Amino acid sequence: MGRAAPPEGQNPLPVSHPAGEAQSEGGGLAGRARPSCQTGPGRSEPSGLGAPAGRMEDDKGPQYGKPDFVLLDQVTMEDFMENLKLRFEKGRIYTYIGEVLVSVNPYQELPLYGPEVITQYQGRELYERPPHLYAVANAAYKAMKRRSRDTCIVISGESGAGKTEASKHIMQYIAAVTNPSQRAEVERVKDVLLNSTCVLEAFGNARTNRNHNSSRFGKYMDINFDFKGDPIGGHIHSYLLEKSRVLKQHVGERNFHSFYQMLRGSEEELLQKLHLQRNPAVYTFTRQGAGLNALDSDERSHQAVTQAMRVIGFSPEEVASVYRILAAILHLGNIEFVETKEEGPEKGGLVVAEEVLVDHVAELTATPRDLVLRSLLARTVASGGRELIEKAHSTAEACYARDACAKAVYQRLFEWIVNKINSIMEARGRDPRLHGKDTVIGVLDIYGFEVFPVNSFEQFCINYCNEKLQQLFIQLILKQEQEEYQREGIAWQSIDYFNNAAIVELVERPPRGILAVLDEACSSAGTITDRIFLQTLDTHHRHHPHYSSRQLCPTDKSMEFGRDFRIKHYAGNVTYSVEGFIDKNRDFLFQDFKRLLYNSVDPTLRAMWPDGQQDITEVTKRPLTAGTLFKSSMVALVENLASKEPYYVRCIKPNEEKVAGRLDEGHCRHQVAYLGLLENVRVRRAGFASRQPYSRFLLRYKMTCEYTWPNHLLGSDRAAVSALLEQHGLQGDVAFGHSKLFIRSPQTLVTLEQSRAHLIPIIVLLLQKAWRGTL
Ligand code: AOV
Ligand code: MG
Repeated sequence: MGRAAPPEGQNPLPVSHPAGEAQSEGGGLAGRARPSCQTGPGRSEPSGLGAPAGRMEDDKGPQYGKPDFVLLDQVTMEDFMENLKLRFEKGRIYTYIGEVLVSVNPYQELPLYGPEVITQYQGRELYERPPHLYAVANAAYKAMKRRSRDTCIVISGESGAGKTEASKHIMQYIAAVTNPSQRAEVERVKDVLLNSTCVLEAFGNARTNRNHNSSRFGKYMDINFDFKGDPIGGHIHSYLLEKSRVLKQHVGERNFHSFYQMLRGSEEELLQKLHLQRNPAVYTFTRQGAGLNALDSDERSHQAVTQAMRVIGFSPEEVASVYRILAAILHLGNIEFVETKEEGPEKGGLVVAEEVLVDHVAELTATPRDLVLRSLLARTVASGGRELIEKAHSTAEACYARDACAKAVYQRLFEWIVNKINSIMEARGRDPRLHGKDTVIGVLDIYGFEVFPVNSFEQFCINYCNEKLQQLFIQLILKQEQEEYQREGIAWQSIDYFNNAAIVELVERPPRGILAVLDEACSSAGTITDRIFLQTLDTHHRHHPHYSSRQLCPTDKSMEFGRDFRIKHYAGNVTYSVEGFIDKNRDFLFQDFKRLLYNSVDPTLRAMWPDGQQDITEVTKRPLTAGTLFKSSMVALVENLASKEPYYVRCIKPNEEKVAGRLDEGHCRHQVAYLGLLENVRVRRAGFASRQPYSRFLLRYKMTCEYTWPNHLLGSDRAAVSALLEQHGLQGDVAFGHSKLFIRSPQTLVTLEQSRAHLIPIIVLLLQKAWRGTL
């Protein structure tokens, strides 16, 4: 022993750290780091952050704040915010609460990432290096590899807080530290994993007013590892794509990136084949963004996405189909209907205004033109017995059917892409009997809590999802602590949490939960309107502390009569407009379209519509509603996460304006409150701020006690630790577990660290003299 100490000893600043492990905040992190991803998403607006790029070596003193909130002198909001702000201003966007990582979006590129930084975190303990996503990824990876534990990393925070970026850094870390022997199959899986992000973002992300690259779907990705710890497969679960965006976007927002990328980035020749014009303002579905239709980055992204699809293993025919389908959706969106005065033949006088658009849709979907036209203007219904008749649409019905078709085609395209990636990532040619069971790391990056001026069914689902995840966080953080104390035979003190169970129940618990009431409204063959649905909610939840509406609070002018209800979410109040709730939940598409697309000559498109095989007379069973499907997928997700060892990243959005380096205190305070971060710190401290195996504790502090330095003769490590603590007079602040020492107050660690830091230069000097033979 002894030789490991010198490098740190040269830096005698007292380091306070909860775990008391080799903490070298900064550790030359950014000093050697080069920004590896020049094309990353960070915005290069003038920085308010104090840390000049590439200079974080001297990251140790109190001027950089505490690297772990557990070390705060007092757990108050003021102290928490002061530390958060101090660190943020110095470019320290990451801080721990024990093993939970708090991350603040810097809105600019910081020199915190890349291969050289990854090397510094590889194989280290969580506390050895400054707080970082890489450290969390490494901890999850180590638990998976050494202890064969399935782990998951749950990234949460509101829209724009940095979840997706965090998930990408985690993936990059895992890709970088695995497969040292360069096995071809593993490299292939890694390529697919990394490239899938780019493709899914193109098709599933969009510019919203809260985030320019907002995830409009939830993503949970499992990575499977073999016994060597190398990725050999993966699986992506996607959750509820916000498909209504295909039709409509709020002012300042855009449709999914994929449309603009195709228009901006495709070669002229392809555009001609697709009968498209380059300008997104030509298309109903892409022109609502009010001046933000196209972005400079679209062109570049188009090349990147096309390339990524190739790398993943999409065939050229499949890629061509994808673009044809996107183009067909744009043409479909421009189709208008007019009622002709003449006594129309069988179509009740309804015609398509621009028939050439029907030609385009038919050509691009490889379906017969007359069938496309018929599906747009009428539907087949089974009358009386089994006789089929054609019933003409009214203009409103035709518009509804067209829109439903456009949304559904996009959704199926997205799902097809996800399934395609999954089929390519499936662990190939493995025999579990020979290779043992795979272990898994799951990464969850889902849409964050969001509030817009008008919130609809999608926001309702997204926010419900965030409630579920918050509930899981509460349970796991408490559960984990409890289990650890029990295992080690330590008494547990409970801490009060805000429990959001009542809100989750309000949404999901049958028979009166909002989703159940909505399903009931949907099953009533069109007689129940959104307004009646709202009235039913009012009746059921009149006294619910988290529910209100204008009917129930007539003086509250921020809600409209007969239109709005409000949920008091854990993260704040959100007013939802019930308009469209029933429709979106029912998610109905006429069978005519399904059959039409199933009969496409294009095998890719056809594969997306297996349910088109059914005859209308067979389609009797009511399909599950969107809300019910979402609820089941959330329940399954939570069960899955709960079965794994969780690691948490809690992201904070520093300001609403997406400005680099500015931390708006009020805004952050709110997030700290609703994410339950203060309670998290309290639990951690109440609690013991730190725990560590006796052997590791000794390794770090044995030089501070004559009985333990250089080696102890006390029979057990536990006895040695006890002697050491007694010498420092610290024995009252600890509890002795079966295998670990639990330290209650961070001050104990500070004292030990100071003592250690004081001694190390002396020891170094002695050792140097010994080596030179002058002692
Ligand atoms: P989100 O995933 O949490 O929102 P993102 O990860 O998309 O948020 O982050 C939003 C934007 O913030 C990114 O596009 C970047 O410009 C910037 N950003 C985030 N993290 C970093 C970082 N570590 N370094 C530099 N810039 C960053 V949502 O998907 O809307 O819930 O639904
Ligand atoms: Mg996101």
